Amino acid sequence: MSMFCYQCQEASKGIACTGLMGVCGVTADTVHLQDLLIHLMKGLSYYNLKANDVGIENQEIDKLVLNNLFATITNANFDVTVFTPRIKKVIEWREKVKKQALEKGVKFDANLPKSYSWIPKTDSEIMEFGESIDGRVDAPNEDVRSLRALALYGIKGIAAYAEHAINLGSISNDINKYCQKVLVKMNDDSMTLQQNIEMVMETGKIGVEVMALLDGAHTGRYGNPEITKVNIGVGTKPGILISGHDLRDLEDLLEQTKGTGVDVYTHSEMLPAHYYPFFKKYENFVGNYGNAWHKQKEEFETFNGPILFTTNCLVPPSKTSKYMDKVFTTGAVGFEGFKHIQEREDGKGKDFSEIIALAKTCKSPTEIEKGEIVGGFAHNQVMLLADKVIEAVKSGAVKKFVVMAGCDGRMKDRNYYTDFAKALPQDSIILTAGCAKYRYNKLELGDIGGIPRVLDAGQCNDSYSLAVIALKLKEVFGLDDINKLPIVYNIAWYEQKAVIVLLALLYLGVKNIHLGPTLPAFLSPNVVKVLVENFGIGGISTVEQDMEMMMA
Ligand code: FSO
Ligand code: SF4
Repeated sequence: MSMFCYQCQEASKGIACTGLMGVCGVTADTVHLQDLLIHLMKGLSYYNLKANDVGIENQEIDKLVLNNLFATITNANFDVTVFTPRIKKVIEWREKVKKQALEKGVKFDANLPKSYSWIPKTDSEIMEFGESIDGRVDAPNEDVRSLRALALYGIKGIAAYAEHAINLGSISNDINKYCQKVLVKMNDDSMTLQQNIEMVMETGKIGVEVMALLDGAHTGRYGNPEITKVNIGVGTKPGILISGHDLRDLEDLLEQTKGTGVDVYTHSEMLPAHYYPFFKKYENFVGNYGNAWHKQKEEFETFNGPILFTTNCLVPPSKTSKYMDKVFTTGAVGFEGFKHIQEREDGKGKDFSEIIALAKTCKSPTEIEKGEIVGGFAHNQVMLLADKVIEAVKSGAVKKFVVMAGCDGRMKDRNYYTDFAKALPQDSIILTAGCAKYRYNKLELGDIGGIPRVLDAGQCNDSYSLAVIALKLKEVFGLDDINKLPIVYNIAWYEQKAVIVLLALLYLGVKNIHLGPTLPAFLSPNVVKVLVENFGIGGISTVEQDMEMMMA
């Protein structure tokens, strides 16, 4: 049966993916089950929060909710077979926690949605219910629907970042519970429009908190990112290509590959791992292979060795892809036919031995480019250069900082970002984070007095670093408003992690963000109006027009 999905920037015709397959390659059946999973987690969250009020805590539920939210993000999990067991687990925990709460005398509200007590008898009943759910977020009107979508997609992003932090031992109860509170609010039709707007703003606040938590987890374990030249060529040994955002998975892989004669390369969003001091001790951690996620089909063919996905963005392979039997997934990611590496047991690493054994039988990667790229400009490193930066601004050598963070994507009109970077005046510096960087991080843009004109802070979650830098510069320049800094924002979005990055920036008071290549399909005209009137949010037009406006 036909699906409806509009959660990412590539929603068909800028409206929604309908029919039997989305633009990203996800099938309607998978989308139906993902919709049902989200739907049923509202009931689980309701009973769990009630139980929490009387001191009942089941950490398994918190982790389950995060991981399920993460698994429904664009390009994360395409595997239709994993969602029915996930749905059953949600129902199982819902009934368990409901019973625990009842035993403690908890009273539940009257007239709860039927789905809060729904128990399927067969798998086909599960699919039937999934098919009956409209992929549009439930709501009494279009504006509430739009605000609920912003909050729901925001907590999906939060869940992804929270899970990476948990993998490194950093847990925030408040963040976990916040995701559940939003899920419950998705069913609260008594909330006014204003209360829904407040929910979206609070989601932004939690977005800042989760990115700070993850930043602390990364830097606490791996040190502060520092200026680093990353090799983009290849060596002569066989390699494993690791993609996604999970640094704990990378750590396990490097530990298990050292001394084996197998090299490790990063792809797409894993590139910034090279900036952390901790990973520099691994001699077999040789470089970055390729570009942003959407180039993977070509690049995996020439890599020759196995590939490990730790998160999205995964692109379904073609039937003729030669790398089919070399791809492994782990964590929230999945694709039918790809081998899935199981979770780590407490105190141990994940077991990557099968990937390493396969790598040893493969040819070394085919060279597709050579040279180096420079990165590592997260907040600590930039602040170490603060004197230089301030001097450059005061002397007029640097007139503007242009935040070009976010995501890359396959649509042709994203060439805009390469053209925009090329057209920027020589006295401007690009601050970047996320896979959006691949649109300009290999251009020869030069430097200003030794400061490179593209400063890469890291992954999309490291957009937090860019906010910290802006807040510190505001302090240094003695300004009372972050918007008085010579910084403009031209951000590219793609999936739901970018939604939380955007909401976090809005919460921090950043105004006049340009968001492209198109505005989200799930924003109603009135919600767009609120964003324009209160935050000055705008889209993009042509490079010439935008350049004139932003550089004015
Ligand atoms: Fe990119 Fe994909 Fe990091 Fe996203 S690889 S698009 S926003 O998953 O998470 O920037
Ligand atoms: Fe379409 Fe994006 Fe949904 Fe995929 S995630 S089905 S591309 S809207």
